[in-house]
Amino acid sequence: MTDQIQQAVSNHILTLTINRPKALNALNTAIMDRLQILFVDKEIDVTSLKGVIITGSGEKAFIAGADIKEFTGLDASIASTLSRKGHQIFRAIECFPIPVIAAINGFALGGGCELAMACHLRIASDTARFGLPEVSLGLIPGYAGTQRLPTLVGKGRALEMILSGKMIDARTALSFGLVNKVVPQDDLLVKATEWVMEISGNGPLAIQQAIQAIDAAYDQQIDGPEFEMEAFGHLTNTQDFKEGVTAFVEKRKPSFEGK
Ligand code: DAK
Repeated sequence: MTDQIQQAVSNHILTLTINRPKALNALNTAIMDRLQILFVDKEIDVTSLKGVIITGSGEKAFIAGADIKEFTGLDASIASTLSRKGHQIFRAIECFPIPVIAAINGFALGGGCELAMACHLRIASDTARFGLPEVSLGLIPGYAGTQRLPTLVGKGRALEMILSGKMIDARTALSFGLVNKVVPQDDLLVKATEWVMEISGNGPLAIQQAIQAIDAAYDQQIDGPEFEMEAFGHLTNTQDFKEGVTAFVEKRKPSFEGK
């Protein structure tokens, strides 16, 4: 069987392509298991990477949801266990120490939209469409869609999208704040790559701490301002900070080593 998640590294960027185009890249058990190994079990070695791009195979879909054909025979106990597993995987993506960008090349529905929302940043092709249609199946989002969507688009729009189950186009998603950028389909991966490269010109330890500090603002278990103050202090002890300041004074580009 061909890999249902293709992995390729170029320019120190790992691209993960969900590869089930005939099923519009729907998330089946094998794909979820693989994502778990990559992100939860930390198979991805971040030391040599600048970022991760997640995209879908083909031109039609990013991910058209969880694999509906695997739903038959689900009972409450199995469903809760699977939901917990999905939460854990998507949370690991959200907390990943290097930028993870969703390059959304088509339908991002249900679990696909939820995966995109777990990524740090979202760039969409102008053909992309977004929706959380779970209610049309008699369900609610099960991979934290009810939790992440309001943080991105606000409670009112989250209710509108989830209660209607309707799709929105890329421009609307941009105006809602669901995606950061919209680009022509043909440019999607080039633009996503350029974005990672641009970010990676900054201090890697600062990037890592910024991801965590922003996340702390939404985590009720963490004192966000306290986290920021500690992280800020910690970063002033790094070689990267000294290099950043020295490079500014010397009017040159900094060369960060992540130390
Ligand atoms: N699962 C399985 N197969 C799918 C699929 C999906 N989500 N989406 C599409 N496909 C398959 C179709 O069945 C079809 O396969 P064949 O019939 O050719 O074998 C093939 O992909 C092409 O799809 P269409 O022929 O339908 O293509 P169209 O252009 O006509 O329509 C579409 C495109 C995206 C509008 C349509 O395919 C569609 O409505 N797809 C379903 C979208 C959807 O409702 N997705 C599920 C959202 S709910 C859970 C946790 C999370 C979730 C559930 C449980 N637990 C923890 C238990 C999440 C749920 C969701 O994601």
